[in-house]
Amino acid sequence: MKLITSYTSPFGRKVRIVLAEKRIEYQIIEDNPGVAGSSVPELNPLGKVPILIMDDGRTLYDSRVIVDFLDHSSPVGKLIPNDQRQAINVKRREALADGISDAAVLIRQERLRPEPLQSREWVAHQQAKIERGLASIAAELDEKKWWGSEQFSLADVALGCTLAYLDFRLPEQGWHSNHPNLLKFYNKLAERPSFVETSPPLI
Ligand SMILES: N[C@@H](CCC(=O)N[C@@H](CS)C(=O)NCC(=O)O)C(=O)O
Repeated sequence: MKLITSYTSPFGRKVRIVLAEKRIEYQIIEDNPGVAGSSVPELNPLGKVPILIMDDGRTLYDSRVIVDFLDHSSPVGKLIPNDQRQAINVKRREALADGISDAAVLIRQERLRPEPLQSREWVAHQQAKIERGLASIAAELDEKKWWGSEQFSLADVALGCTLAYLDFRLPEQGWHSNHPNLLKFYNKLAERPSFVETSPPLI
């Protein structure tokens, strides 16, 4: 299998962590859809990474479809519970963490536009999603070890990627001081080899 992604994408990192947790071999191909000549739009009409090229040549996107496929490909390190009700709980949480990453990516893209074109209202609209999302997650997590279920799950993977991406691209956001329980959770999670191996480059 081949994974096409940028090393800084929080969604690409989620897939890489799932591959590592499940001990699935793959080849990574770095591609940035924002760069001229990228092959991403030919493989995904939405022009986004990550994209998985399966062994039979078929392509899969987006990250939620990819991780669902991967989790069902091997019984090692199951990240989505078999029970349908519990699986939906985990996936709803994954969607919430991913939605915060979506808002953070949009803020990052807005900030890359020439200053006079940037909209403060748009940034504030996205920031409000991030703040509401984090408050909701912090309340659900409370002092529990894992967010999604009794076991480490895809919800925890997605949340870890989102919190790391906020530190990476929006360090001023302030979630460390606003939500100490998220910080405690994140500090433990970040020690997992799958997280250590997939840290974004320092750029
Ligand atoms: N819902 C998608 C989101 C993917 C996404 O937004 N990827 C960003 C990189 S972090 C991207 O490729 N953006 C390029 C663009 O929007 O043109 C997923 O989970 O895979």
